[in-house]
Amino acid sequence: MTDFAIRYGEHVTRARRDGRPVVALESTIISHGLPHPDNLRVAREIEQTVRDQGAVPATIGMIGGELIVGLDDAQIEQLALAQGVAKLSVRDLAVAAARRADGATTVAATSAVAAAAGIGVFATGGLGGVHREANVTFDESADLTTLSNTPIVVVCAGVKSILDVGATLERLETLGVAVAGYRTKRFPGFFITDGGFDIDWELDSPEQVADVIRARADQNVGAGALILANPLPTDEQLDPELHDRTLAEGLELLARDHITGKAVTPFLLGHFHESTQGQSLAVNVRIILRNAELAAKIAVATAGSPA
Ligand code: PSU
Ligand code: MN
Repeated sequence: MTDFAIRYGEHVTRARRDGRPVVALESTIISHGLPHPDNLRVAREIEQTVRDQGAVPATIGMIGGELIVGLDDAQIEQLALAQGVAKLSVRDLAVAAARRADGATTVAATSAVAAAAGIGVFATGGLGGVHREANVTFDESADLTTLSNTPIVVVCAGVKSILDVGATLERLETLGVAVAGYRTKRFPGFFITDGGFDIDWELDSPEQVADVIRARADQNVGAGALILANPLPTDEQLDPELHDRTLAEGLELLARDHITGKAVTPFLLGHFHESTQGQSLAVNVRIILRNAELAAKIAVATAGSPA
């Protein structure tokens, strides 16, 4: 390695050269958000979903200190199967590179790297946000502050219901991050269709989202992201009663085992997947695939205009 600049996978280099639509994908979902062995299968399905819509997937992560936009299949497999892959937020990127680490990028790091690479659309499951009891722990995801100065569209199913959803929406407002529902004005709660809060804006088609991207570039005012909240249909959500029960248990375990910091999100997701006998996992996978499909449609509708 001669320097630490961003590397591009071959498929992404070709796509950039030919002006084809590209969708950024994160790797923390793969190494910390989903259990083995489903994580590898799902990572591949996400990429295929993007391709099926005529766009090119660019899964972002770090291999041996190289920050890569467009991991190849063997690299994705490495992040899915290796033990001890680091969870990288933006602040970790340079340190991890110097340490020649393998790392998975969070929503924050993936957004920042994607924007630096000129990619305007990113699909994930659910954003990080303000944790419950953040008034004591100060645990607020760097996803929020990073999105305040990163011009990208993040297609997600809202924020994980394990968070304080209301506080997260307040912080997004403060931080200048735009929020719109896809065909809804209710903010989704990840596993559940309705997270309990209204949002101001609704966008109804990939073309309308592409117009937002164009308007932002034309106006050249403000630098924040657009969060496009894409809820699951109600008949596909996790049963809300099962959800509430599992969440209450998970929060108790968290307190009992004194789990804090960046271990909180993977712990709670793992608890959901174990104690719902895979139901939450199936829902999580549906969320990601639906978001990847919508993000690809937006990238296709946007192709040719600046991010
Ligand atoms: N949403 C998911 N699964 C995940 C995450 C989000 O469905 O694994 C990851 C994302 O990478 C997000 C991170 O950026 O969790 C947030 O972690 P924290 O709360 O520690 O910032
Ligand atoms: Mn945190």
